[in-house]
Amino acid sequence: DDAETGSLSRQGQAIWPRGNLTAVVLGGGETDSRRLFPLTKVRTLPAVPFGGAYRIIDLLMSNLLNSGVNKIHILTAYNSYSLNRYLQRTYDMSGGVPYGGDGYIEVVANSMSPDSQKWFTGTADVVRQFMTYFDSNTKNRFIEDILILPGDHVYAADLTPIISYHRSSGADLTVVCRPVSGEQAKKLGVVKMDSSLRISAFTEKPEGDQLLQMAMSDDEMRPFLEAHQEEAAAAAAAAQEGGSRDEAVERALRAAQEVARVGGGSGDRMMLDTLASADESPEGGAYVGSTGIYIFRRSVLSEVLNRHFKSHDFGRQIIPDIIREGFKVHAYRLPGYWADVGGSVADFYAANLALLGEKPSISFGAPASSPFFSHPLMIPATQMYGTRLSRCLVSAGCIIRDSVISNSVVGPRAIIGPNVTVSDSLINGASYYDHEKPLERPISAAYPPLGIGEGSEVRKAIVDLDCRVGKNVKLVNKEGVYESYDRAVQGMYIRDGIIVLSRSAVIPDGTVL
Ligand code: ADQ
Repeated sequence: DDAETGSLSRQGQAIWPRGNLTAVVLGGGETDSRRLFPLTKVRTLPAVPFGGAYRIIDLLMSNLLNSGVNKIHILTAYNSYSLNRYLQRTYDMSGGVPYGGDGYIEVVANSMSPDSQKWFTGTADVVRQFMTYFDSNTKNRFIEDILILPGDHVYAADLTPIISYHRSSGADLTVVCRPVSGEQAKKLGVVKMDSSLRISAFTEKPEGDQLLQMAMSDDEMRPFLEAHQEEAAAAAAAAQEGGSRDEAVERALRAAQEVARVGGGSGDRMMLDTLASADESPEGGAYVGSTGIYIFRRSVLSEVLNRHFKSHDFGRQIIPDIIREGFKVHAYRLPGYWADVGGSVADFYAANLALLGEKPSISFGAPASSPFFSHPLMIPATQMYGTRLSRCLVSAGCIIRDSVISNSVVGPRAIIGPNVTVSDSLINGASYYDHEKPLERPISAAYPPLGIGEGSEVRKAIVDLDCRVGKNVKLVNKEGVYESYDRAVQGMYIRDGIIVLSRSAVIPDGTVL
């Protein structure tokens, strides 16, 4: 029966019965899509390409499936057809056998009622609507816990230790958290907790005095930083870093002590080299921020959503309210790299560039036992002639001639060159080759071929899928503009100082931006 089904974690130990846990992915609303526009012009946020070979949602799907979570609902409200299509083509949506017989992946579109207000409501509303649907199915009566995850975060994590912690602590709600700087805390839900990691206060996006009240002293912070080292180290050792388990424990402890010493780590990467920036924050101090990942005891979630039927948001209303009401709310510290890429184009861009170099934020290569899934592309290996690459990720199916590419992520089927210079950019490539499809119009100076044409220069830009960038084009933001929609008709934008070409943009020969 559902409740009896055991699960294997990445470490191969049966830890928790997966049959009685359901994951609910918040697949993005209208506000998120505005933040990442124009990347979200034709798709919802989790379907945006990431790291060349993936979509943002692939990281979360991989974390879930590799952690033995086999019942996954993805709630979407905006441009959901592209996410739907991508998931259909990548994952086995028929459920059953691949997910242990009782699993499934289901995309649940937000109510399509004429009352369009519903589309703009907060996360609690979205989950409330889902729970009504979910509770009505008697097959779901075995489900004990609901894991709620934002669909626009990138991280590689084994979720099994979080789930077992939630169950062994007897919490009604576990909030997955990270040490953050004061600057970062302002953009997050911020918690305070006691030495048993029970959360005593939660404030959503605090400012000024409210923020200062949420600061944690070194002594208050220590139990949180030192908690779950075993699980974190084992996960890190299994995930990428190699070495013995003891060495990994040592490493994790040293990193945690360092965060405690300097008072607040980077929310992005709990590594020493990024801590310096946290130090400069005027608020200083050490804070613990919520990642927006929650595990609720199912009965508690249903009960509080019904009782607080006027509350729209978890962070602003539901969580602070239930803490005050005496529910047992605990914190879990998510180890390793984590980034919310849905906040701004700059965040998304930075998270892509963090994948480059010898110490990438996320190591996609390892290990084979918990791979990152992605839509399999039947395309040949990349061809390169006379090209110089440094700090780059280059996907399959590209043709690159006599060009110089540095500090960039290049997606599948990118056609670049000759004599093209690309730096600090994301080139998403193409979903087809020109020769595969009849062209809409003949190739000309005004309608160049797919890719980036001869003599062009691309600097600090995001070139989305299927763009046609002509010859001698300069995408360099020569005036150093921070935000511009002036050339939206052509599919050219500047957001956070980064040039963004929207999907299928056509940039004629000689264009300068
Ligand atoms: P925010 O990210 O600011 O803070 P919000 O904009 O409500 O919160 O989005 C949370 C998640 O829900 C996002 O992944 C978003 O895409 C998704 N979402 C929003 N509306 C949706 C809808 N109608 N349908 C489907 N999905 C929708 C939250 C928490 C903070 C926490 C940060 C961490 O409120 O406490 O610190 O996340 O990033």
